[in-house]
Amino acid sequence: MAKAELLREDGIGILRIDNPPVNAISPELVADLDRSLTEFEEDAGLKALVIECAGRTFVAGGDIAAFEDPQFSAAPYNRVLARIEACDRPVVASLFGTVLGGGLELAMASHFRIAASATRLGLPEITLGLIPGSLGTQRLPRLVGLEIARDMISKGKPLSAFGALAAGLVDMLDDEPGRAARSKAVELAVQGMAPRRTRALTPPDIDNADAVLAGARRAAKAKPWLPALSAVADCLEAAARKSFPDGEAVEKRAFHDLIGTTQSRAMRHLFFAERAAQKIPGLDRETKPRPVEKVGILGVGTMGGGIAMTFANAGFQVTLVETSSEALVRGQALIADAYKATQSRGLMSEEAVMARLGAMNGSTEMSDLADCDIVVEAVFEDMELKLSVARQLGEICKPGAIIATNTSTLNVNRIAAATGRPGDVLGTHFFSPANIMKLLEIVRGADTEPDALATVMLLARKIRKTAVVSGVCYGFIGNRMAEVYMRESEAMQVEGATPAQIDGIIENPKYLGMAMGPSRMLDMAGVDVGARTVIEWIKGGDGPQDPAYRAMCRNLYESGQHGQKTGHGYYRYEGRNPVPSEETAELGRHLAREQGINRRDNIPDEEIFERLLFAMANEAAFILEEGIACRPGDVDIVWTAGYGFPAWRGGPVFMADEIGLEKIVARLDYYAATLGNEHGYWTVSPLLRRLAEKGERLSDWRREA
Ligand code: T1G
Ligand code: NAD
Repeated sequence: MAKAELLREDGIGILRIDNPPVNAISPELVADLDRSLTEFEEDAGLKALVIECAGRTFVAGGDIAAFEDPQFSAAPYNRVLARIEACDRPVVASLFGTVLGGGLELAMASHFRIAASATRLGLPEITLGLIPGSLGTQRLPRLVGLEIARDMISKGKPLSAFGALAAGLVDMLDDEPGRAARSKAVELAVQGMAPRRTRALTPPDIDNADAVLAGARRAAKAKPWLPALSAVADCLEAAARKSFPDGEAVEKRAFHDLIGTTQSRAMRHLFFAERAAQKIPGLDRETKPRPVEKVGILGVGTMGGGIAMTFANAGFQVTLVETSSEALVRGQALIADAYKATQSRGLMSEEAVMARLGAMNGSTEMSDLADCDIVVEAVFEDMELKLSVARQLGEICKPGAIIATNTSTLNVNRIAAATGRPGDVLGTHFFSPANIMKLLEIVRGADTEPDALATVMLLARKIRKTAVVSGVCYGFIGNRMAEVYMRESEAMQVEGATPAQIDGIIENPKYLGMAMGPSRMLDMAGVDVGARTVIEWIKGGDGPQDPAYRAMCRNLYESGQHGQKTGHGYYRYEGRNPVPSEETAELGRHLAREQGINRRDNIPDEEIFERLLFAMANEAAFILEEGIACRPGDVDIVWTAGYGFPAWRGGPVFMADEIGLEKIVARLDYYAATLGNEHGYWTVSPLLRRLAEKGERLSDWRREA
């Protein structure tokens, strides 16, 4: 079936695009557009042209999958756009849905743009490590000005239809854009005015070019690891200073150079990985979800409060239950303060804050959770406590209600069994702060019913979370890998490295570029929370038997150094500013003496980097082999959406492949030989070794059906 065709209606041409699911610009569509346009050009009887799309959205961009082809070129599509712009009869674009990337570039090549009021318009290529490649960097500034264009292209955020109208990006709003476009096309044809070609325009704020371009250069300088940002500055410079064809050449070269970069390949990998994560093996996509209107939160502490806000923000009624009215009031105050902070930053109106607080009611009676459709339990990370409240919830919750636990590490199957209705139970592992962090790790229990899982997958979309399904094991996908990451960070602190040295390497874009290194991360989340999970794990009997295992955080916890919340953790805090702690350094020296470890004055930066990342990659391979994660990309989504792993690195699995599995396996073997492997910390996953031997990538590994 043709992906585009020319229809004829009342003397005007209708160029109708139909390429589900989002009318992405694929090479086949470009060929059909080219043919249909020729048909229009050769039919002088048609007075004008309307460009419109079938389906749920106008063109949402170039087909990102097509960029993987080394022969990919935007030139054929750009020629089609040039012919549309050059057309001597009016061309009107009928816009709705998400008009993004190549879709907006098609609209800007048209002479007149009409959008439905719910349309969103943007050039999100930067989120793929790219720049617009179909003259978006040249046409957009000519319509909206250099400043708005700079912000739209360098941030990738779409404009609303009203914002686009105000900016001059669209000419008219109408909720029947197809009908309006047809009558506007006739009107323009009758008027016989020369088409308004975007390339002929001058950016309306050209006098302010120096300031705008300086801003673009500063942004590029601040993030040297994102080459797309300096390409944005180059293209805007060309749009301000050069002719359209010369600007076109600048964009063409920059786009071509970016498409092969590791950064762009990594971010494109994540685009598809995020969508693939929604497809759960063994879960029929037609599984009917259970109805959810009322949500219950048990335990309104750090996590319970954020989770309650997440559901209230999505329009759900929320019942909060705590042990005592003091604890309830404390939890509700946490929530109100968080909303006030959001309001004071102008990100939410007072009405909206009041509406969300109004959607929450508090209680100290678990029985008030009886009519909830889902209850999320976020009480202390203590198995006995979790089992006790699980038993109660199993009795209290109505038939068909879902019981979700926010445990970070504990055995979800044991908690499920304690409810007496394991089919209704799963883990919903939110990340702190729960109302901000995108990731939701959904832990599928051995007996979790498919419709319970389908319900929570759908809920995740409604509360705007990126969901990844994990099997049951200690720490699931994310925290299990974080465990080896923290283990090595702490081991090196005993061997002589400082928290600042280790965090510095991990935060350094030259090595990795994490938002926060391991010690700063746990100081923020709470050393007590981290230590309690390790202690609970060892207590449970299936944890590490190594007496030295994460002795740093267990000792910090016992000495009250709980991190930022107590002003002292791995670092001492002056306000929110971490400074080196002599107590922590002395603890490292003391543990080295106790464990008979020879401290090294200077642990090489490369070793610090390798011991953290390579241990994680190895653990990821074990996680995949055991079927805890459905596919390699899921691991990358967990770390980029939940732990601040930089998207331009693609995630720990993608990055490991870029480094090369052969090197990683060789270094793991080296550390086993030099550091000792008594506890199996450096035992290489059979999957990783097999792939390294075959020269294959872990990202491409798929579990046999
Ligand atoms: N290319 C290929 N496939 C795409 C796609 C695209 N641009 N956009 C979506 N899909 C697939 C997606 O993989 C999924 O497939 C299905 O469509 C539904 O998507 C030349 C260079 C449009 C807001 O970056 O932001 O233009 O999983 O689940 O939540 O200058 O998709 O069902 O098999 O995300 O409703 C610029 C990317 C490209 C927009 C819809 N455009 N897409 O969200 O559905 S670069 C983008 C989105 C470019 C030019 C340059 C979202 C959406 P499957 P979905 P959704
Ligand atoms: P927290 O100490 O801040 O809050 C726990 C709350 O549970 C307290 O307010 C306490 O009063 C309440 N509570 C205890 N027993 C209760 C009971 N029987 N009934 C009702 N309320 C009860 O802890 P938190 O950091 O919010 O952690 C909660 C859960 O979330 C834990 O399982 C933890 O592992 C998990 N988690 C924590 C983080 C994090 O970064 N803090 C991240 C993800 C998951």
